[in-house]
Amino acid sequence: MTLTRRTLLASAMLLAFSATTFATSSAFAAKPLVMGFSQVGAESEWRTANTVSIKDAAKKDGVTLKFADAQQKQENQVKALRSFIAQKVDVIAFSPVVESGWDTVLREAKAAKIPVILTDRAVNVADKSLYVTFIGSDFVEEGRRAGQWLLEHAKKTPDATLNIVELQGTVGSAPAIDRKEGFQEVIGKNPKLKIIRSQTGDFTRAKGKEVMEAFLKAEGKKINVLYAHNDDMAIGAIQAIEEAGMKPGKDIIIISIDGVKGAFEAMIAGKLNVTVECSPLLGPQLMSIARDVVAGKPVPARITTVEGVFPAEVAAKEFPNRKY
Ligand code: GYE
Repeated sequence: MTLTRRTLLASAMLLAFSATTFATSSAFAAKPLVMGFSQVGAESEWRTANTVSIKDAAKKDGVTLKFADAQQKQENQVKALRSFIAQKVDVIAFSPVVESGWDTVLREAKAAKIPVILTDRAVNVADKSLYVTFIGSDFVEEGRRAGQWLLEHAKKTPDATLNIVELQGTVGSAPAIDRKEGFQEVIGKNPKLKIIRSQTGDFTRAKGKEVMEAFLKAEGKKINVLYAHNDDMAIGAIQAIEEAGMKPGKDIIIISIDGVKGAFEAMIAGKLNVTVECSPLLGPQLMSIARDVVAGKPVPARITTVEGVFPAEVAAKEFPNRKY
């Protein structure tokens, strides 16, 4: 008797369950896509805008986003990726803080049949099948554009040697490696352009200021140009230059990358000479590519963001159009 009742109850539950399943699937034709996203951190204005873009696009697109902030630490990102794998998300996207050291965890994702999309920064792995695509900027080209601006600027004083100090991004990160390389490639054409100091400022304002203070202490008025791998470090350095009694943008020419609003404000104030654009607004593209990937549609292996260069002369006019 008990057994029969139990069986009956079980079948009733099963029926109820399938009815619910059916109701759910007919009401929402597609089940929401679940994405695990591991973000680098919150180190810069760029990053904040990137996070907002991703969260907003997920919401708009009906994507369930599991978002993890790695606070600029690779070990936190590896942990986040492993937790996404354990949760069996539909797709993993991440912006890798540094380029190397991803083989093992990416192999784990592949074994679990979870596709991986890289956004913003690249990884250095031998097996390219460990991720489906990479959406982001061409950082080498950004470095070249920064160098090109300086080559042109140097034409105004053809006999002068220009001593450059460089604030690098996070050690081992794709943008730091590539922006250095692209810049060096172009300024190498003019032997009067010399990098006299180069150190990391970890992409933050605080570090940018601190390292610029050290550069000023060591080299003082010898410094003619600052090349910062992002706007935040340039903005931190501007403070250091002012505190040292010099005029940023005049006594020291300043070139940086990103094109965030803070950089436009600094250009309008005459304290920054040029910013090379790097767009953080990757969210909408990421969501649409993720849908294609999960649906098994072919996607390009590399999707490059389209960007420009903004010298101080156009800053006031461009400012109202800036979205980040
Ligand atoms: O330039 C910098 C941020 O990876 C492109 O990271 C990104 C860089 C960006 O912290 O501001």
